[in-house]
Amino acid sequence: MKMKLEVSFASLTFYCVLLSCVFAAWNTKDYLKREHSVVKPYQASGISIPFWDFTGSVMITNSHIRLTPDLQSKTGAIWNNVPCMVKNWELQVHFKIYGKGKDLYGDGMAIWYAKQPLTPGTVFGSMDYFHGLGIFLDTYANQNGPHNHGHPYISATVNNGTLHYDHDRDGTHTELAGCEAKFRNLDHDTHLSIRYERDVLTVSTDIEGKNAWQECFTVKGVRLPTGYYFGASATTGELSDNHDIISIRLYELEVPDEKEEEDRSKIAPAAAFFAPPRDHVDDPPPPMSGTKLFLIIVCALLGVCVCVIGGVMVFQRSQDSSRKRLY
Ligand SMILES: [Ca+2]
Repeated sequence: MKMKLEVSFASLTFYCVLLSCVFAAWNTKDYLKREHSVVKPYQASGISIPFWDFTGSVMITNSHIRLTPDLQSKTGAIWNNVPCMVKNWELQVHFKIYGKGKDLYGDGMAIWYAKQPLTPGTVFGSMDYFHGLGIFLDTYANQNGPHNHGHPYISATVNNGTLHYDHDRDGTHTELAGCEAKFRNLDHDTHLSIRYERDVLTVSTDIEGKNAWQECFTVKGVRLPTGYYFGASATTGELSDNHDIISIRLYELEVPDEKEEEDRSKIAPAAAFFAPPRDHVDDPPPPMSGTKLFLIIVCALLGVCVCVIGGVMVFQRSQDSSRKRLY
């Protein structure tokens, strides 16, 4: 009797789990929006990707969309060409950033929800003074010296066209929030989630190969208009990396009881909270390199030689002229 009870309890548990799984599947009201997504296989029609434009050094293969190769001075971007009319959404980006550099690499990648697509510029390959949201995956620490976060670093900026992204300060004066994230040169898959739901922006990562989201930061009071475009861009300078996009998926979030009927098409991007900027501390002057020291010594010796030779010549001439006067 006891055994039978145990069996029935076990089967009950099993059915409960099964039922919850079914309900979980049924309850998924988040819809993948094909027109804002890009997944493998990419080249559905010839060399173009439906709904997406690309510019710069972009290379499309069967396995990834490479924004930049691991070479100096490259810039590439892909932009969705369908404006997003969804109010509440989650963008999931499967990406890979890697390269030969062990200690020096850069510069990073940006994920965009912005007004002006396909406009090259100085912010990870896209325009400065942008309108919208930029999520920056910054791999190179421009702001060296003592500072309170390391790299790689993920941060968010909401811009109404008036803010300048200051690379020398890694954008610290304009960031809403950020977190350190070691997403570079990993053997397993790396994912980023940008969730925008009821004016709350949440950025999460799945970079530890655990197949689970880990929150990077959450910011309330973020207002973004509809009708902007999703994009991704990356750039290299003196330092480089491969910046690859494997997939971008946009899900429309079903938000129950949304009474708000505000027309979101005309609002300006705005954020209620900004992170306090880090104080900039100038780097100590770098120690003199061996080559530089050697060149300075050589120059000094040459200078001394020139002076000595010049002095000797002047002395001889004065001797000669004094002799002439004697005759
Ligand atoms: Ca940087």
